Amino acid sequence: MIKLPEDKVIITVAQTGAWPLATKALNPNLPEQPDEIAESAKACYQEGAAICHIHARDKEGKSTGTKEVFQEIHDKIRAQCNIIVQDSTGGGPNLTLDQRIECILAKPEMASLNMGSLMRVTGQYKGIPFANLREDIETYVTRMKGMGIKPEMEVYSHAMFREVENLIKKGLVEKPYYVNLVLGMTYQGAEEATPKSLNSLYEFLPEEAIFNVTAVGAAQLPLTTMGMVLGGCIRIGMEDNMYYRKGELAKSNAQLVARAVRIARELNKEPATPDEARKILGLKVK
Ligand code: KMH
Ligand code: ZN
Repeated sequence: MIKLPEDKVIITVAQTGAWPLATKALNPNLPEQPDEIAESAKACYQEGAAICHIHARDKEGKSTGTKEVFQEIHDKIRAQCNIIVQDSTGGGPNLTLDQRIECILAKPEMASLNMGSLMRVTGQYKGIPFANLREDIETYVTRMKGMGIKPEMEVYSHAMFREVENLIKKGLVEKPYYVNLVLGMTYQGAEEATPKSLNSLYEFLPEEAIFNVTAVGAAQLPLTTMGMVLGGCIRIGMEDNMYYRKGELAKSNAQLVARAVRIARELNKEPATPDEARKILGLKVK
């Protein structure tokens, strides 16, 4: 695996997340509509985020994959700052596979690529799979490749490395590979957010992969700190964690970015600017 330069960390902010897991009812400060997402992205960029992971919502607040809404979000973000735009193709449980991939027509620089299927084990979608079969993954990545969009490969468990290997073997992803280790999606029956799980997933990373650490819930703070120590990128934000600390809701995504940057600086690391991140990840520098 490739470590980041010792004095750098690439910070992604995942601001919104999927309905019904992340809602204003759970935290009224959650940005959902394009203006809110863009304004919040600018504040996160100013605090040190280099990448913005985007989920879009319709006017009622439910997940949508429509090109128009993603385009509006991209345009509004790009009018205000240089942050890298990364769309979610995980979408939300109310979306079909075709609806989830539609967002890439709005031409993000990056997009998430979920590396296997999970079963929703609690909540209103209990028993409905989050389906990402090998053929679906290959279709998604082929479309991304054709448009010059860099995939962030979402790995939620050890088994998903088989899909990473499959894409590498078939030449469907380009170096440096970018793998997001996602811990704590226990709602979907995935790997727990513990240091042991992170260490173990880390051991399975392919050569020539840059890695990112995402941890859901209270584990976001300790495991992203561990991710920095291990030489990885980190993702923070309300998609994965609504709280600043126990019993205290986050006031904004920027508040979570600011804390991550303070911790990075204590570890002698500076947040990579979007252009520095583009160079490291092999994206076109603007
Ligand atoms: N909800 C995250 C834990 C995606 O959007 O495609 C995983 C995620 C995947 O962000
Ligand atoms: Zn997401």
